[in-house]
Amino acid sequence: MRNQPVKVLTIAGSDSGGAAGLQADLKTWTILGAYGMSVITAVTAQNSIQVNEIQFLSPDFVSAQLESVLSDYGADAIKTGFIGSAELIAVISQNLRIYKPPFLVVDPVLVNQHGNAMFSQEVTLAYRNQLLPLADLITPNWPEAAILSNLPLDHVQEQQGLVSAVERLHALGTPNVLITGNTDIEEMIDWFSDGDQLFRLPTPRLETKNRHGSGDTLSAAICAFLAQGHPMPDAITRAQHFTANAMRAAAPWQLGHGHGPLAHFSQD
Ligand code: PXL
Repeated sequence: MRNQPVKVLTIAGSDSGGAAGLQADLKTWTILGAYGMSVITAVTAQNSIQVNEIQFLSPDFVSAQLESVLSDYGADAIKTGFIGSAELIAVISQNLRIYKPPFLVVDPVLVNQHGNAMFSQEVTLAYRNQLLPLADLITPNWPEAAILSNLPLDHVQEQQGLVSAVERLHALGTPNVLITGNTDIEEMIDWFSDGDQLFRLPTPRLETKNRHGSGDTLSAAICAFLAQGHPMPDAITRAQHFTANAMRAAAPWQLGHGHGPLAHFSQD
């Protein structure tokens, strides 16, 4: 059968403001020509300023969504975003062990926009023990890499600490690690490790307050490019380019009163 789109699934939270979460993933996938599906873990009441309320869906209902989608459509690649509960991580990993997607990208959502931990240690342990061993790639930002590797953030931000953190993350069972969003004066630097080598992947640093959902967009784009057959390093650099374009185009936007979204549909 020709001309079939790849099928990609996000297991994530809803952002009522449409900037982050499953909305960022689905927008990204539509632009990239992938067929997007969403299993919702939680619904947030949020805008560009703050997250006001969160309602989690029950583990049984999340499991029912996963079974519904995966027993019929299946998925060429899956990404996880906001989960925020050890019980949900347990049912998600059970389903992923049964349905075994060709690619699993885990974007661990553990800190808020200020870099502070949002959830209990139980959630971190569930990520470590149940989800990371199934992942083909994990995409923590720096504070999340520190939490998951159980190392102090200031240590992880030094070269030796970065190497130790990456080694610890691989030891949890994930073959590829992308640590995202360190800022230099002129560049945003992501670090990618395939277990053999550590690659420094810079993108131009943009002066903008509209970057809400940029991490979700990056990991969603990687997920789509992997499903479309691109090798891992190529999928990552393409996704960096896609995200930078979307952020550059949104820089003049003033859609809300706080940190605004990306312009997913503006690509060069
Ligand atoms: O950007 C991380 C993220 C993921 N998912 C949801 C979110 C956020 C951050 O606000 O609200 C639902």
